[in-house]
Amino acid sequence: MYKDLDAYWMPFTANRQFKKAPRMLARSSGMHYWDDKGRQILDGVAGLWCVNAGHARPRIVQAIQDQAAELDFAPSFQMAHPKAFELADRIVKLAPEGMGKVFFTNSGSEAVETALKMAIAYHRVRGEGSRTRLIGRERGYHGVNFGGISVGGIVSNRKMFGTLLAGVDHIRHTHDPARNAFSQGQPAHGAEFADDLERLVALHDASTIAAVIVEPVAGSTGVLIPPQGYLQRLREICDKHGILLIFDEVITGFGRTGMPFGSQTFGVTPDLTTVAKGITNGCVPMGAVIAQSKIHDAFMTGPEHLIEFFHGYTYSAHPLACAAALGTLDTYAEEGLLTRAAELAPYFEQALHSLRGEPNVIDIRNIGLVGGVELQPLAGQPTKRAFDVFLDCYDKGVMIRTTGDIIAMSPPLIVEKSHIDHIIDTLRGALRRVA
Ligand code: PXG
Ligand code: PLP
Repeated sequence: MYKDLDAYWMPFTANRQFKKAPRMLARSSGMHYWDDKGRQILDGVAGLWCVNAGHARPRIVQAIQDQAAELDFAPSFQMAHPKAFELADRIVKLAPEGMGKVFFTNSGSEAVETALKMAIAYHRVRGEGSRTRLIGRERGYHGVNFGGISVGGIVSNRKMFGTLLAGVDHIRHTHDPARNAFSQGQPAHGAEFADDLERLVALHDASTIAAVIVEPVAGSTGVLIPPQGYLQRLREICDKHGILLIFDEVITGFGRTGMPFGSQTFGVTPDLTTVAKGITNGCVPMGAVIAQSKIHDAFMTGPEHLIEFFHGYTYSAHPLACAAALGTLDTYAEEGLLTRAAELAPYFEQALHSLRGEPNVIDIRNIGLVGGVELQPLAGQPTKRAFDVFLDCYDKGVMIRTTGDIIAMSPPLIVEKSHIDHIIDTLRGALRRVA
């Protein structure tokens, strides 16, 4: 195993701490990782919320290998390859009615930038060029590029990076532990938080607002489930004012909440959807924007030889990513994985909420196969308690995720009840040991 850890500047990592005690993964299969010492680790977070079909799935591995030998790269500007069209078609068939067009990117962050640019340009091509303002939400995570951190609402991701994009505002977040702590599934209270958009419309005027972007379920910020009726209300207010609604489904896409997309679970259709992660089972980087056909069609004016949307990435619809995604969608379909979270949700919910009453647990939240356990922070040392729980679980052979003092779980959708028991039992032990 490679020993010199100096040169690699690690993303979103406490670099110095990591390099003193590295957690090095060497191999993966199904529900498990193995570390460099051959120790087996149960994957409680689908890698980083992306390996929805589990690791090293044969169809996906084969698809990538075959593609690398057949067509390694194809330029994506003014050229294409067949799998890009096949994949777009397959995605549209999974998506809500009317979402008929797919634009490929290489990550969730790029999907977000693409959707924000599409929204602003859409209004302009329709003659509403004054609609340039973008509205995000407090505690939102939309990747790490400048558009995404501007509409995002996580202070540590924003404060180091200057003035960000101009003309961005935020509606309030939906977290309300005083009324909703320990809710199972969607919390009962808080649909009215959507009305905060009316406040921003009153401040800025609707004629200046292009789009609102939210995660149906906020993942990175610590698993915030939308209150009952909240997303419906947001949709109504957007419609009333001609504002586009963007759902960032980088985490909720591809089965996490019990339907292919969160929009279907919650019964609210956005104008634009961003996806990534589960689109290729995490095997090759890829993201996408799924657009209502009306958005795309608005661009299809003017002379036919001219480019309609001046945007794209060298690696948009990369052949390896397309092949991996097709293998992934086949695997999801064959094994019914895009609705499996709905079947397992009641069991997962019960197991998760059995942690109520364990040391320092102040809230538990869940939907589909996503769970969050919020801890009382250690006095004067925010994030430390949850990170210590993470380290303890890892030491005992279970991988979870933490953000702030919140523990997040999102196991691969192939998870069995016995794995859920193992994850929850290990977490219970860790909560007791770390306390
Ligand atoms: N939007 C949402 C809603 C996300 O969750 C991104 C955009 C950015 O995607 P990329 O592919 O550029 O990373 C994400 C990514 C975590 C964690 O556990 C979450 C993400 C990524 C890494 C870690 O907090 N979400
Ligand atoms: N920087 C330079 C100098 C480039 O030439 C390009 C692409 O041609 C990019 C950045 C963007 O790279 P990508 O298309 O991979 O996002």
